[in-house]
Amino acid sequence: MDRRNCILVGVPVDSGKKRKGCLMGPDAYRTARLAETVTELGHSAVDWGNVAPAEESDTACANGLVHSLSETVAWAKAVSAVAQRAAADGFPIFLGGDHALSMGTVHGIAAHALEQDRPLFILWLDAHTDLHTPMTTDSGNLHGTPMGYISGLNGFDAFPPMPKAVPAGNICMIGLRSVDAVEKQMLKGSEMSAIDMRVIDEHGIAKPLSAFLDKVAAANGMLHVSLDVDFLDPTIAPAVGTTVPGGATFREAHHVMEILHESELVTSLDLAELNPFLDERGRTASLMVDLTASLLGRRVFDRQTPSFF
Ligand code: HAR
Ligand code: MN
Ligand code: MN
Ligand code: MN
Repeated sequence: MDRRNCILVGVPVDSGKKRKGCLMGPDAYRTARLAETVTELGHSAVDWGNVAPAEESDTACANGLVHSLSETVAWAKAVSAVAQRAAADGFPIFLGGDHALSMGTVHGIAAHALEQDRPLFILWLDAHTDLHTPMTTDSGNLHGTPMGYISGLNGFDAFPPMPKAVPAGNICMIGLRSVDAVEKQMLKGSEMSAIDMRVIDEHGIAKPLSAFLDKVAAANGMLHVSLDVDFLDPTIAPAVGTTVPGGATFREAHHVMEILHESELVTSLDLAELNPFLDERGRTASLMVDLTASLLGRRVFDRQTPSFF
């Protein structure tokens, strides 16, 4: 098994929506023994502590519903710089923080990928597509926009331009079950792979994931995984502000992580949207740590996909 130099980066972004609490996420993961778990699996782990936002500058947005824009831009700038350094040093694990954090992490990772002259792929595990722009959002919550930003949509003038937009064909979203009308419109004719729960019901979660991983491998790509807590069913992961019923089960989620481990393709990871204020005795934080462990090689037997015999 490949030994990773894991770099834990706390990203307590809480500006992407109105309900507060994601700022406590990084410390909840530390309390749930993320570093120790990673180390017990034979990897190294260093904790770089929490990122602090850059200085805010004036921003304006024609859509008056958008809130906390300057703050979110300030986070994106600071997080990007750290993400780029962490990607050059090892395997970054970003401890969120709401999903607006991905504007920073993917920006930095994209800069690193460009430097390495390797294509960047994104696996987005989420109930939502987060494909809005500041112009299309009707909630004004910027955690609903990171996918719009990283895929290069217009309307993000307040943010630093992406070093290179991630091509639609390099993006796969799995777990979808809450997609706004405008987002559906944007997906029409797009090459983004959008795997909703119906596809998973019909075909299982492994097949669409493996098809995407084949593309990543064929292109010698870097793969950034962004795991939103609400990918998971709320009965097993209650600590998120935007629960949507019918999410990934415990086994489906672990299966995804086990396949990702075996692929050896993942180069960075976001843990997004955990709101510890809504948790029950730390169970969601602990589940997210366990999923990270599966991604990093925890399994029952030391072997690849088992046969029946
Ligand atoms: N589409 C809705 C909106 O724009 C909900 C977005 C919710 N996003 C997250 N992260 N919780 O996935 O407000
Ligand atoms: Mn999300
Ligand atoms: Mn979500
Ligand atoms: Mn909406």
